[in-house]
Amino acid sequence: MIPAGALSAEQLRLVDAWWRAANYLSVGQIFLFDNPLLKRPLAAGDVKRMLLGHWGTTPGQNFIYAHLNRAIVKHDLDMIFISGPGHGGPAVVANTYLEGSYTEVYPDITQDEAGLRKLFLQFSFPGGIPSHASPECPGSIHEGGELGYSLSHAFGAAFDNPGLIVACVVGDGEAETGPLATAWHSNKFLDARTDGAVLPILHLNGYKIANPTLLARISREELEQLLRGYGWTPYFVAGHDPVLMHEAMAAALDAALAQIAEFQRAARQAGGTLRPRWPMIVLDSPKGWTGPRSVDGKQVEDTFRAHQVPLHPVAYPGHLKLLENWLRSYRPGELFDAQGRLHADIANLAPRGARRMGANPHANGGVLLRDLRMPDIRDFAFDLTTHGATGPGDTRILGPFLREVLALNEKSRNFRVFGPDETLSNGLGALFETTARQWQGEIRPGDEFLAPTGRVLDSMLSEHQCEGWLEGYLLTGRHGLFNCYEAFIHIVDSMFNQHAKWLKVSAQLPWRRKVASLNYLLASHVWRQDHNGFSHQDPGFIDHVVNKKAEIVRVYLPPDANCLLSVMDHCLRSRHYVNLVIAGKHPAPQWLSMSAAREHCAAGIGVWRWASNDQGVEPDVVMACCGDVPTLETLAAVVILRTHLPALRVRVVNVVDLMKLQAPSAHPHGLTDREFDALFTTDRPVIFAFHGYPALIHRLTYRRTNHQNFHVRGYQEEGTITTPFDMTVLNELDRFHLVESALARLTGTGEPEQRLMATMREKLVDHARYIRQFGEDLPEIRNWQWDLPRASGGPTSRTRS
Ligand SMILES: Cc1ncc(C[n+]2csc(CCOP(=O)(O)OP(=O)(O)O)c2C)c(N)n1
Repeated sequence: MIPAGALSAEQLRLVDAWWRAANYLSVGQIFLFDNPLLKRPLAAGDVKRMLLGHWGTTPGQNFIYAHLNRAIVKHDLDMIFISGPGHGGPAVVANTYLEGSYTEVYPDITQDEAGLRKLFLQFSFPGGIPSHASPECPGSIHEGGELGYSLSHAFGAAFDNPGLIVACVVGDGEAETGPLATAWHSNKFLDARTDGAVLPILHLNGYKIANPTLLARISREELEQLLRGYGWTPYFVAGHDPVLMHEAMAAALDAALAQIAEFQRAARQAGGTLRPRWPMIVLDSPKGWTGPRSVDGKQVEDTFRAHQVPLHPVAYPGHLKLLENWLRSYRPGELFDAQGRLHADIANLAPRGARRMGANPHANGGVLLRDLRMPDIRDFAFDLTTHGATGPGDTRILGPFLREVLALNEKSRNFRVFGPDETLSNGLGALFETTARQWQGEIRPGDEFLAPTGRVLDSMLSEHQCEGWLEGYLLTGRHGLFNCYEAFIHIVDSMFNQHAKWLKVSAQLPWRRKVASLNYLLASHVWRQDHNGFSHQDPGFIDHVVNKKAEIVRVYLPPDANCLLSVMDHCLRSRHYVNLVIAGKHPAPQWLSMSAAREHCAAGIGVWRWASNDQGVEPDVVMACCGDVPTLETLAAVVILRTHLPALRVRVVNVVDLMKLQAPSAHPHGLTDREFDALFTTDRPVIFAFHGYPALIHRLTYRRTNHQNFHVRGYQEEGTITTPFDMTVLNELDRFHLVESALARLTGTGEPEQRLMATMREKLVDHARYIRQFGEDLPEIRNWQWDLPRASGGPTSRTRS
């Protein structure tokens, strides 16, 4: 049990005064257009005409913030606040205003009557601030509009921040979401020696928008068992009487913080290895606490009706008096002086300087961000002896490079690799030569690469946690990479959306510093799901990503390992983007030397002259490709075309940076029309082999001069367990279909072209027959080599580029 008497009478008075002040400012933000100190009776004109916001969660969060302030001062804590039910924006704005951090960031919102008026007016008002805890709010790394990610963000912030405590309010409705329900398990990954702590505060206010919450309608015993089962030690603070609740909360908080300190001491000084059963708090308080008890005969406080705006004075004039009574119930005259300044004794409850949660640098991670120490990619290059030489798998060449990034930054502990149990499968096994998977669960003989501390977090099968942890890690000023199967990255579509929105908005706030980019490495991609089949085939994340603001998103499809190294080197140095990188892990042909790869990746797109024979003339056809498998099939098609039709002028264009295709007005990477036309011509057929869904290429190029001659092949939602080459055949992306496609668009075709067309038909029949008989691809496919007949007029393949 928690000892009583944690607060002196004076402390209790001050905590309660702070809470009342924050509640007053919250109600003011939701309702008031003018008359911020109620110096005159509230009039209809003092109330905003459009009332938007969420009251229900707000008083509980104000209560928590007030108590955390007391604890920060008492224990000199380095703490940040995450508002899971971030729709309670008035709470975080009110508290940061009271502690002064808000005014430091927005000097216009002064700590006086004029500032109060602006503070109230701007909330949920055109030209003002959103109703949620948003990037605009100092101290926040979490928007909370889309519920479910608070605890994952909290853990991401705590990793490698041994001095930090992340207080994380979790809504009881939010706790019903899939991501949050699994996030409780994050405690199995936190190393008490080298990481900080997370203090979850489950806000059991009983209701969502219109329903009770599940956790509030099971017995206390069942809830306690659930939380203990997740490995937590819950402290319950339950009731509604403010005085009793202040006492209980202060005692619970002190007990929880003491336990955190003891766990950390045991691990750091005594070398304890037991996984701590970290403390958490369950705050069981009424929804809409201290708000109107009932309105128009219906109970509001402690019901779902308290969720949003409980009064509507414009529509119901009788509500005006209720609002005034509500505001006056906080006794603003005792809290603010005549100029609208918070009384000094109450203001003193706030911590000082960067200890204030609104001014904590961890919540403006760019301030703390340091460049990574980067190895030289040339030391990891694939040594290209001939175009088309077989490499071991592109991510397998990237692995040692990433291993070195981890090693070089081991001391600064600011780079981690995340993945849902797939790091080995994605070809990044080299990482485990120098680090381990961080894991606080039991380790048994026979387990691989598990250790209490390590730079890789990939032992939880939860894409949500990987994404949430990484976001929290990045937003607090560190670097990272998320490796994932291509098809299943869709699981975090929505989380990506929210992060991209965060980046867009925060980039426009001068006081927020840029953070490191969120880097996705999608290996195990659509074209090579040989043993998984249709369920694992989906390249649609690219389409999803390009919907977001062009300043934020970048999409790279390196055709080989040296290009992958060059792209990843660039991504890890970049800031404030989402970089999507798609690469293969299976043995595959290599095309470019390191120096050629760097040049190609710097340009993002280019003609591969060594594969083309249009030197000095306009080509008859442009064979374009984007992605490793489409590049292979395109080059194989080029060999066929140039072998059988030596007079045909073929140009090969490879795209690494997908956004080069878009107009510069649409994306900062976009080629000018002149550059685009120089590559793709203004009137020749372009056979474009694409990694993803074909429609995307049309979408990106529809304004280009030659768009009508673009014929795109890509994934057509055809797939199963079959041979690698058959996957391309099923989707008509294979070399034979590409040749057919080119032939169909050539002008002035004659007998050689018709013969070749027939040959392609036969090849496809042979292929189908062979794989059904032998269960593998034709020898000419398996053993294919890039090799052009000298007579075809181009440079031979046996030269380095
Ligand atoms: C993923 C998601 N689904 C639905 C919503 C819509 N929504 C906003 S608030 C809310 C209820 C939240 O309840 P809870 O987490 O308990 O917060 P509180 O009661 O403190 O407001 C819902 C369903 C949302 N914001 N996010």
